Amino acid sequence: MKFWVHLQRFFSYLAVLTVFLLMSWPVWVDAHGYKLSDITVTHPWATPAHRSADGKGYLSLRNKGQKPDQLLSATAEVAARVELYSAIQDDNVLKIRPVDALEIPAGKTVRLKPGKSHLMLIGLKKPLEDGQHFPVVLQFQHAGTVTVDMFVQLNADESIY
Ligand SMILES: [Cu+2]
Repeated sequence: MKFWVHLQRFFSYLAVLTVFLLMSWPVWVDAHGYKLSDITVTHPWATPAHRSADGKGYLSLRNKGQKPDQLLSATAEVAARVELYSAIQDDNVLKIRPVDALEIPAGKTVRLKPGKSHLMLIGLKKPLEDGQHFPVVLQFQHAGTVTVDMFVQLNADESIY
C-alpha cells in the first residue's frame, strides 16, 4: 500500500514539475525580448559573418496594438549601415528587396528569418563571431526607439520565436 502512495506522490510531483516547466517557457523567451508600447521585439540574432561579407540580422516583431506600425530604421556600431530587406511572395516567386520601412500590421507578428525578411549589416567593422553580441538600435514609426542586444549564433531554433 505504501508503495502506491509513493507512486502517487511521484506522479503528482511530476505533474507539478511539468506545469512549472510549461509556465517558465514563455518567461525564458521574455528573457531576450524587448517591449516598447505595443511592439515586442523577440530574440534578435545574427549569423556569423566575415568582415568582408555582409551580416544578416533576424528578430521577431509583434504588434499588439490596433494600429499598424513600421520599423523605420536599424543602426549598429558594428556596421557602416543597416538596410531593411523585405520578403514578398509575388506570383509564386519570393522577392527579397531593400525597403524604406518594414510594415508591422496591427495584431500581427512579423518574423525576420533566414531566407526571408532580414536586416542587412553592411560594412562590418569587425567579424561577427559565434557567441558574441552587439547592440542594435531599432526605430519605429509609433512605438519609438529601442536598443536591443543582437546575439551572433550559427542557427537559432525556430521554436524560440
Ligand atoms: Cu535570444
